[in-house]
Amino acid sequence: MDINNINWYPGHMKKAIDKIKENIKLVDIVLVLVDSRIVKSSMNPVLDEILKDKPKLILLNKMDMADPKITQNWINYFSKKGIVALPIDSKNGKNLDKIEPVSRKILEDVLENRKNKNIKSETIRMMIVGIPNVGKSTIINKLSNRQSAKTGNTPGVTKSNQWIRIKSKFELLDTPGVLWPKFEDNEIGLNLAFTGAIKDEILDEENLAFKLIEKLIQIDPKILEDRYSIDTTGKETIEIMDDIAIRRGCLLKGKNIDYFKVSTILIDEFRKTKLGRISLEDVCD
Ligand SMILES: Nc1nc2c(ncn2[C@@H]2O[C@H](COP(=O)(O)OP(=O)(O)OP(=O)(O)O)[C@@H](O)[C@H]2O)c(=O)[nH]1
Ligand SMILES: [Mg+2]
Repeated sequence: MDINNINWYPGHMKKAIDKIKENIKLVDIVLVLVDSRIVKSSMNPVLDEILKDKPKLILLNKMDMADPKITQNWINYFSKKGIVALPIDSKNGKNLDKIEPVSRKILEDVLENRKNKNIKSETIRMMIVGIPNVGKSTIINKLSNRQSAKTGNTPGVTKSNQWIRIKSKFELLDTPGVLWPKFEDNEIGLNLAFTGAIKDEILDEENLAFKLIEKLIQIDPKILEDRYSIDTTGKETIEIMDDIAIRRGCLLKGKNIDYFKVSTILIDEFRKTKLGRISLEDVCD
């Protein structure tokens, strides 16, 4: 895969989008799950279009992995636009208890209307949508207190829609992660790839790691300097990569750099938050 032209849109995603369209009528509100580290890049424009007239709550997941200041910038940004957004950490359950009350608040008029029509049911039905690997199934499992939905740290775990009853008055539909046919610019493709939303098998790890170093240096050179005890001042990206490789003993016979190994280590450490809580996109970017 050409790192300057990343795309991943397998047939099952098109089918999943069609299913989501079909199911919209069945739910009261849609939980749009985005990754706090890449809020802009994880907003699927195709889903945006489909959901434009639907009540929705934006959930900034993986807040534990993102820079808290930047997450707050995003919350303020949405608030100014009159959009309700909530930062959450579904792995540890942070803020998940707010999802139901906030949703009920958004749906106030709809629920009031129901009451007036003498409809007894107070159940709200929700659908959860988002890019692959963003944490949709994890939220559902946390909310339902059981392993109802399969999860995993690779994109494409959930293959079909699945209803899960959370409590007597709250039902959630899990859906497969979906991307869109063509990213507007390659920055989006890279951000999705760095954070694990794109299947690794189609990516070129060495080029991806190279791009990640460029990105991290742009954010703050100290991220790599502190983690790997190196000095990046005045260095080319490839020299920085070599220095990290040497620090981590990624060497082949004859002292050549093992680029594959160092690339895997770097990407893996970034994804495991070992480089710190890093947001790749801020509001004004
Ligand atoms: N640190 C952290 N990890 C999370 C959080 N939410 C989910 N994860 C992890 O992210 C990975 C993906 O979670 P899933 O729930 O399978 O993601 P999904 O959106 O259902 O993915 P697909 O079904 O592939 O579309 C798992 O390794 C989770 O443990 C979070 O808030 N914080
Ligand atoms: Mg899933």
